[in-house]
Amino acid sequence: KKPNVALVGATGAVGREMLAILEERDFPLGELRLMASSRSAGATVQAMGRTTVIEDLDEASFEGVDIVLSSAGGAVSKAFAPRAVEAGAVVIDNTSAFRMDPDVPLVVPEVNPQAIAQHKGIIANPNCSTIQLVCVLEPLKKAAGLKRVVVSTYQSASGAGQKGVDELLAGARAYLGGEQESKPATFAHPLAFEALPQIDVFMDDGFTREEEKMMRETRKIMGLEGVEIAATCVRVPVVRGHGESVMVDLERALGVEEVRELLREAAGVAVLDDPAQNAYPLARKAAGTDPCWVGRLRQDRDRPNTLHFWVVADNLRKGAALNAVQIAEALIAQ
Ligand code: A2P
Ligand code: 11C
Repeated sequence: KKPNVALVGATGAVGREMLAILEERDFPLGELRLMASSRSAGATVQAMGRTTVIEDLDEASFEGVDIVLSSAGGAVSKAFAPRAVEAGAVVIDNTSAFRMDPDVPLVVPEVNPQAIAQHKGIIANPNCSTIQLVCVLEPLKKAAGLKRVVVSTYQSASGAGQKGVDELLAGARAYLGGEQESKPATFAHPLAFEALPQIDVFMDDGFTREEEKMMRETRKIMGLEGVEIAATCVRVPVVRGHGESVMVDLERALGVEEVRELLREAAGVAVLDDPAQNAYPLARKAAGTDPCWVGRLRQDRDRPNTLHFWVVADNLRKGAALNAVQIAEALIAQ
């Protein structure tokens, strides 16, 4: 029997992408349920060859639902997920609500698909910036072992949802028109024509929560207890697609051509690295595509065991909706 699927947060930036990806991948779908806030309830959506009315999550029952794909914020997930699990559904949750719970697998199918089988009703989808990092680190770890990872991100406005994109575009229009920019609501400062070295709130030691998520989630997914990891997360005025500058200390040296070759073979990774043609991953090119794009591969001039590279992925697809749908597909296959 084809699974009945509910999308929670169906009207959001990630929710809409989930629907598009289910359609694109010809996902074996039984019943489709779309849920959002009372603001959207009653509206109709055309997708997967059917017309579906959006339900108010607060009033929705999960009876008969097999898989929930959820992306409506951590507080919403915390409130409804136990109810959905009780009704017999498996919740694939794209928020940070349950990621670090030891009973909840945190999964990137190219990296740790074996964790899926351990679920007790909830499977967590990692943070977007974590997913594209681990997809590239995993093949390097397998080939040469990891000692230390230092990552700096260049994250797009859509990481903060549709409201982040709207705020960036409105700010850019105001700036170009010489008008007074309205006070930012989603970001701490106006994002147009700016790079903001803050994503989410600050922790006591000066790291932000986004940086903490990247460090903790990467360890959990890859089982990197002994590996040192440090992240700096920066919001940039890009609409869609996160970039990451990564430095990795390996246990043993790998040549650049060898790394290109092994990344070309890696699942979910694509190499675009041709300096002579000015060819390297770009957010606007990566937007709408599935892989984690890697380029600018260099061996450190002073440390032969150290590599530098640049990774870009569509944060709404591989960073969120696609990874969640891949987890659902793997769950069905298991
Ligand atoms: P709605 O459109 O009805 O507000 P984004 O990440 O793009 O901001 O999208 C957030 C998603 O989460 C939207 O689908 C939004 O629905 C949904 N959402 C926000 N708050 C709630 C809530 N309290 N209950 C259910 N869905 C919610
Ligand atoms: C951003 N990475 O770019 C965040 C969005 O924990 O799922 C995703 C937050 C999360 O703002």
